[in-house]
Amino acid sequence: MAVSNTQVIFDNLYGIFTYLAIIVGVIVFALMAYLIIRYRAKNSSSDPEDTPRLGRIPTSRGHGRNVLITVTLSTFLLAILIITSFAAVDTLFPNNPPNATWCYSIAAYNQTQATGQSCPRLDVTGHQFYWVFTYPGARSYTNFFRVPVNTTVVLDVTSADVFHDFGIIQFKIKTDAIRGRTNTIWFIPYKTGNYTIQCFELCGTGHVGMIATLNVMNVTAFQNWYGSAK
Ligand SMILES: [Cu+2]
Repeated sequence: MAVSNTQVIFDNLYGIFTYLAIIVGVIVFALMAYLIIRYRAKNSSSDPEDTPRLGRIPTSRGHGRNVLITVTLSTFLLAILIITSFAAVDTLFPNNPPNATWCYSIAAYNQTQATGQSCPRLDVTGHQFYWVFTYPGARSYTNFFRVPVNTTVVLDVTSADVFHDFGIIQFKIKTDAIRGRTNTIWFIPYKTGNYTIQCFELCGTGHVGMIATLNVMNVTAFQNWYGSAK
């Protein structure tokens, strides 16, 4: 079962690439096998008329139709891959991220789904060599953060020093963490549990240890934690 909406988006895209590759692969290899057998050299076989010969200008081979079919099919396949890729990127990294909903029912925010208000975004800052997660009101945690399940979470990712790259492995999302710049990503977690966050940009000697945890909790547990933890 999928653990987040972003995993579904990525897996669907990956599936399209894989299935198209399998279809093309089967056709190509089947055709190759057929042609190898059909046109294998026999004692009786002779070169076709249009075989190129040294010292003679090659005659037109008249295979224009094959070229047309090949180019058309390739264009068609490429168009599918390009369009589906851009559609996925557009969803994962939109200019206007969706309304965050993680804070609904938390008294401090007094926001409701009905009015469609957006919850505050969470800040993620990469440091050599740890991650800091900041909730509204400057409440921050090092190397872990928590969100409620089945809600929309929007993250503003940046860096305090060198280039890092923030990625939640199981959610199949990542984005660069760059000082002076903010990259926004969002996700909806579908399952409670712990998920591994890692830095994906070699950022120094401690890079390998730059690991954090996202704890997805059920809504009540999250509200209790958020309400009590200060
Ligand atoms: Cu790093």
